[in-house]
Amino acid sequence: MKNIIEVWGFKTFRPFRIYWALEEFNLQYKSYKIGSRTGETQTKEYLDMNPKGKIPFLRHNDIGISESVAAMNYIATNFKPPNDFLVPSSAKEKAKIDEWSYMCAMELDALGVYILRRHQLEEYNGLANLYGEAPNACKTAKEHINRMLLACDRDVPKNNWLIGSNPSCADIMFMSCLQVIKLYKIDILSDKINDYYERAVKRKKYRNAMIESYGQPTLEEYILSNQKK
Ligand SMILES: N[C@@H](CCC(=O)N[C@@H](CS)C(=O)NCC(=O)O)C(=O)O
Repeated sequence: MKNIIEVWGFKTFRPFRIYWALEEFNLQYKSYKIGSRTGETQTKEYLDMNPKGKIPFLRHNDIGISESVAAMNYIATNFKPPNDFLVPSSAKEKAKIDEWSYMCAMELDALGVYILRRHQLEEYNGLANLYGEAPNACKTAKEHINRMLLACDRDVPKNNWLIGSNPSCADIMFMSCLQVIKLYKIDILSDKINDYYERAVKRKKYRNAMIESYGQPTLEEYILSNQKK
């Protein structure tokens, strides 16, 4: 199975980052729709590949990558970029994309939604049953998300993608986080960011990646489809 790109994981915002990058680069891939905490990430076969026992995981030839941002960047730096996706060509551009990516991974993901995921009650899509209820940590995580989003407001363009007229990995990261922030029903208090989100969800390749990750072209349709079940 040489040359084939394989991705493990679905139904969350982190595998989505990899699927969106693969869609932008028009690459063929094989996806394994396994979920976290279903037991599927704890089999010997999976743990041999990814000892973290988490999703997502990407494999291509002799490399296996167990971090979503690293896997997204691997795609962006190892394959021929299409004309309508921005791959940085200067140190400045790269630094700006990195700045967005690290902000998303640290401030919005790790210090924001992941705190909510671990410490909210199950009825709010949390895992307090496993990691302990921590209302104050959840309250401050929500405040932190909003503080960071308001700080981003200045740099979110009125009409463009984050770094110009084409999307880049900065948009993949930011959109993946906005998506899960919405899933946790946190009001985004910036009109500019809400407008940006509405523009971005229209992109065909975003929608393809959503279908691959969530079975629906938008988060809103995914939420509706779950309510009907
Ligand atoms: N920093 C990692 C986080 C991966 C992660 O936490 N994945 C979640 C699902 S999106 C998971 O597998 N959780 C199961 C666990 O923590 O055991 C990444 O961005 O890839």
